[in-house]
Amino acid sequence: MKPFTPARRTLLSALSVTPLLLIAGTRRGYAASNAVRHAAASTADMAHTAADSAQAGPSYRIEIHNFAFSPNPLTVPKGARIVWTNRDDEPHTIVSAAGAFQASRALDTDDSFATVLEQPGTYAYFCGIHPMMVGKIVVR
Ligand SMILES: [Cu+2]
Repeated sequence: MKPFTPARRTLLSALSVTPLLLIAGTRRGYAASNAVRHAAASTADMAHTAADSAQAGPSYRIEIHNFAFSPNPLTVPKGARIVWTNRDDEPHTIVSAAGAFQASRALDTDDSFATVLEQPGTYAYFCGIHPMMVGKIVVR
């Protein structure tokens, strides 16, 4: 058994259908009703909206609240899909410090951005609008 299995189970159990529906609705507003109708398949569907077109593994959420990323740092298995959601009233962006993935557009309130991290390593990122906002993802 891999050492991260218990943590992954905990994180997955923390995922509820509701935020996935919210993400589907906000990311694909023009097709919101369609997204809701296909909610059961939203995880696979949303993989296609990630900057990375690779096969998505489990999804992990990072919330932006009060100008901070949480959880931070976040440890995930390789191939994990990372979904950031902005819960602030201010716009934020997600920028990889090393250019490991394409930067997000400005995220308005409740907007999300996703990317897939395939290679083990440490991924530092920050908000391009507020560079003091920094985060780290460890991919194992
Ligand atoms: Cu910001």
